[in-house]
Amino acid sequence: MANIDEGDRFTETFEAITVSDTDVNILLLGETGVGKSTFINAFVNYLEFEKFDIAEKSEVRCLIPTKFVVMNEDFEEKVIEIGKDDNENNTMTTRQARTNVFPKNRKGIHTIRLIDTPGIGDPRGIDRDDENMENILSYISHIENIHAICFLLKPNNVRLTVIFHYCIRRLLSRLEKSASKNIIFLFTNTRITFYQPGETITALKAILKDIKNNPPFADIKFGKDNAFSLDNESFRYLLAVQNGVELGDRQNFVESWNRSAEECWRMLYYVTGQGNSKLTPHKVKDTISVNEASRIILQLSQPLADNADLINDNIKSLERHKQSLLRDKLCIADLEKNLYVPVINIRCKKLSQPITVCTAKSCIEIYTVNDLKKYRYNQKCHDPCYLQNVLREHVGSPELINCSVMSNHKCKICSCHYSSHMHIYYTIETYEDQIYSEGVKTQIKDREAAMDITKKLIASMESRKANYENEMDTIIKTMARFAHFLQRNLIAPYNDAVKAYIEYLLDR
Ligand SMILES: Nc1nc2c(ncn2[C@@H]2O[C@H](COP(=O)(O)OP(=O)(O)OP(=O)(O)O)[C@@H](O)[C@H]2O)c(=O)[nH]1
Ligand SMILES: [Mg+2]
Ligand SMILES: [Zn+2]
Ligand SMILES: [Zn+2]
Ligand SMILES: [Zn+2]
Repeated sequence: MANIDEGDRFTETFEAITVSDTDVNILLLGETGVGKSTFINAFVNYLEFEKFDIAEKSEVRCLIPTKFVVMNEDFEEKVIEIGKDDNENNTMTTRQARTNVFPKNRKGIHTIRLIDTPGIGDPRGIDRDDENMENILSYISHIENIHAICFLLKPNNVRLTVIFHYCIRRLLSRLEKSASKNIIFLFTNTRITFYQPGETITALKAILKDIKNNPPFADIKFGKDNAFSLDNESFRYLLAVQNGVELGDRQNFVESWNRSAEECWRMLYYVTGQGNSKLTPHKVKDTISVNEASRIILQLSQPLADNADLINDNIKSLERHKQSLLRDKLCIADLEKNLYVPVINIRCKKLSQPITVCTAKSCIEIYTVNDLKKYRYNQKCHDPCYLQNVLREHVGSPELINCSVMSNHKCKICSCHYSSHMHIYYTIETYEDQIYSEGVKTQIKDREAAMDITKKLIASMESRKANYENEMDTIIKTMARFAHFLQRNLIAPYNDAVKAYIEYLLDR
């Protein structure tokens, strides 16, 4: 009787993952119910028993709890249930990413890690998908090397487009685009299509073309070499038989098993380079450094935009003040009052702990400084917020879903969506200052002297303005280079945010 085999499978803590050259790490991704967990279960048996008749006489192993219904020879439904586990809920869907390790001392491969993940296309909706994908991405960020990113697909799948596209987008938004070289395809449930991918091919090719034609122009290969077809029902069959259920059609399963086992080895050879090609493992750490750079860039964009705002305000107020000084018929008393340089300044207060604030129109407070409209984030929804890893000063950072004031993605305090919220590490307040030059007043003896001083003041304001404009120019160029970097390295949903900032700056 088959049992959960604890001896061969263990869930590693991140610290324990030491990767050697002969290790193989494979990330499994795909729609919910496509058969990721079942594949892991069957895979270990295919490697152990390459032929069905050997497997039949041995005890098949079951690493991940499973439950399914089969029809016996008398058309009675029989429930096969093996194992129980917190990570597989009642309906046997996987809840969290988890590594399954097979120590394997054969054919030059030591350890194979298959990373099971929760399926995408969660019936509970796109929000749940975002959450699952975020968890998967943060899970893999702890793994040094990924040899293959394996997309599991069913043949003749019409829903493929949306889900697959979404997965790839999210994946490439986090991993560097070179990860696309490590993508392979595995078709499950293919007995009915005679082990062919069927209609799925057309949809898949169209998506890959679309990905290639859009930034960051990732070229994902799809061909005989990196696509594998199998059917794991023979594994289900053996589990059922070994659990005392009589099933017919043995011959079908023999072929299915032998073919699937062959495909698994072909896949391993493709990944490890024992065939003709070899995949260079994707160094997640390298990717992370590109990501780190991107994170820093994104964190800089808000302060840069704030700075640009400030400069802009100053340019405007200098211009306005100059006009007022040039007005005719100013009496000496008026001139005297206005002989200063206006400076818009900000008070910046660094916070010891970040605050979750709301940036929605309905939640910000507008105030005026020197006729300029300014706003501040008065809606402090979580102060302080202890969440870590939230992108600083970035509206709608996905990690904010986990802020304790959020429930179902909505803020319990201000009732806006989480995506209008932001983690701030500093607060700023704008105010107006006036710089007077010393001794000016005593020099004003008559109208002529006053005009002379005014001229000098205007000249100094002009040069101040030129400096501001220079600085603004540098900021815009910097922003453009940042955006270019992000565009080259990531298909980031964040790109849009940075692009928006730049457009806003250029607008002004
Ligand atoms: N006939 C057949 N059934 C399969 C195959 N692979 C999986 N199944 C069945 O499909 C159902 C879903 O399989 P799972 O392995 O739980 O799917 P999953 O991808 O892990 O799903 P999530 O954990 O929800 O993402 C189960 O009833 C499996 O027994 C296959 O190749 N052929
Ligand atoms: Mg699963
Ligand atoms: Zn919080
Ligand atoms: Zn709020
Ligand atoms: Zn709000």
